[in-house]
Amino acid sequence: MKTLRLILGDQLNYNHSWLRTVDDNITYVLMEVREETDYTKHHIQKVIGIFAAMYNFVQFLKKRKHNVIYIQINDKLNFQSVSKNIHYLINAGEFKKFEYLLPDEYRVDSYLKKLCAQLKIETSVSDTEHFISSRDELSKVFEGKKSYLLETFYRKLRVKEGVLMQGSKPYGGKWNFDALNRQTYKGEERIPPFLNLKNDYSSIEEEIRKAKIATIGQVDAKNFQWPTTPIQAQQLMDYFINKLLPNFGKYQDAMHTNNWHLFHSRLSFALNIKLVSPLSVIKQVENTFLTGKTKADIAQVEGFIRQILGWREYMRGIYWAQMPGYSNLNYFGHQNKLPDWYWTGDTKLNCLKHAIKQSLEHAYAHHIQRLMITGNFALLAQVHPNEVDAWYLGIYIDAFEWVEITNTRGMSQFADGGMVGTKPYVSSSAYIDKMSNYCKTCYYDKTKKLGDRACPFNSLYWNFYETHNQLLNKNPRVGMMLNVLHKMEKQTRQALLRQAELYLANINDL
Ligand code: FAD
Ligand code: DLZ
Ligand code: SF4
Repeated sequence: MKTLRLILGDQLNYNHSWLRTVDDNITYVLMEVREETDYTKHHIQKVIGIFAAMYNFVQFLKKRKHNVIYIQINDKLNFQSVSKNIHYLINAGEFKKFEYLLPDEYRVDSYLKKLCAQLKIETSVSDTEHFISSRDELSKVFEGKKSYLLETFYRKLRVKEGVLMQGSKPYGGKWNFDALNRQTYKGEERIPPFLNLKNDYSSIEEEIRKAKIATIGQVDAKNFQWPTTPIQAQQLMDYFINKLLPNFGKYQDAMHTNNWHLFHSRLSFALNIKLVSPLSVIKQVENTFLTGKTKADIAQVEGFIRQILGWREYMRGIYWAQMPGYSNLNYFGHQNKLPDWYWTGDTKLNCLKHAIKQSLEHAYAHHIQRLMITGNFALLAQVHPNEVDAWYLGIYIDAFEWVEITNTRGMSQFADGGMVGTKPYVSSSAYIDKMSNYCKTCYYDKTKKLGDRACPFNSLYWNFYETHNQLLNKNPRVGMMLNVLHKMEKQTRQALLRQAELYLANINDL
């Protein structure tokens, strides 16, 4: 039967079973459309990366002799809408069947279901064959429970996939080596030179500029650094295993002004657009370790595997268990706007300046920068989760709603009241100073809570606990901090709140 198969820009699984046989009755369609470039304001590197990866995927399909239609952004015959393009192609090509792959986003899932209901031909949907757990696996594991525990889900997947297992026991006698993974980076281990993938995508950038797509951030398209083929994803993978893995866990939470990625893998974009499968990444790391081909110890290896087998699958499970309601959650009722300097990095807060400027330059910040710098500040500044989400969804190369919203609204902003995290991730300057060298060259004084140049994190931190005392006082994990607050002298407490108020009133000038 003459069939049209849609593949979206984050569904570039070269090993998908669809592609195993070449069938002249089947035509694949990939399309660059304003609907997807404009649903949020993306980083320019994200749009280039996706267009380039789609283009490369199309070349692969053509080489394998599959029929393929590629609609590009400035094509005359592009209705700039997935649905309109599909309607047009079905009529023009007399297709009798339409097939698509399960999208990762709720928005697109509903959209494609609606499209199928409108079509007068047979339709069907297939799995992307990428994730380790199914969409509803997490909700089945936690049926009837109010909160979801990462550790429970992670262990289930470890057992199911036989990853780092010795029979029924975890390798090394423990499931989780996180306690060993909290070192500060002081330059003691050399960070290997950056792997430059040397892609020249200036012509794609030109097309994007010509189409006048509004984007954020910068790019050097002649030296595009993100992987856009499975071969490049594997190069990054090899580089990670050989050069970075031995120090991955140790410095996972560290931050430094001299380096924007430290020992992180930078694999999230390749994973999220499916150039590489999570299980293959996990198995490669596990095999390297078990066959003694790496200096990395179990704490580094387990720490890395937990990010992908644990956190990544867990966040996807929460997304499908909780959407669409999740995108409206605002537990603390925060209403403030994001400071203007989140879009420029022009602030005197050195930690934020570094985290934001590097995000604009590289479309990347590592986990602890996202959580404990930009996320922490947004939560302390009581910013509406919608504003925070829009920023995270736009600025990062790896941002797709299923993994962005659960991390942002859930883990970072605690807007779900504790489904993902057991307590809000807030800190004063003490944590930031411990895990980075940002405070050393900051305009603000990390030791001061009050007065001129007092680090804003310090008063905003206590102001947060004061404001949300009622909502938090039953949470055993924050009891200690609330006790400290309650034992403070009234005058000190009031002075802190006044200082916080002053900062909040002048947030754009900080
Ligand atoms: P590594 O540190 O090398 O980790 C390896 C892999 O583990 C990552 O590539 C990623 O696939 C996975 N991983 C690690 N932590 C998480 C996590 N918390 N959730 C899901 N997967 C994880 N990740 C995204 O992929 N897209 C997002 O839009 C995104 N938004 C985030 C927003 C906030 C506020 C926070 C706190 C985290 C967010 N993360 C997001 C998770 C994490 O920060 C990134 O996956 C990671 O920084 C990507 O860099 P890396 O590939 O070098 O990761
Ligand atoms: C993010 C993105 C962008 C910027 N552009 C396109 C596009 O033009 N065509 C396309 O098929 N996909 C694009 N994507 C990825 C989609 O937004 C993604 O497939 C959905 O959000 C589902 O996860
Ligand atoms: Fe950030 Fe405060 Fe440290 Fe400055 S002093 S870098 S604002 S934590």
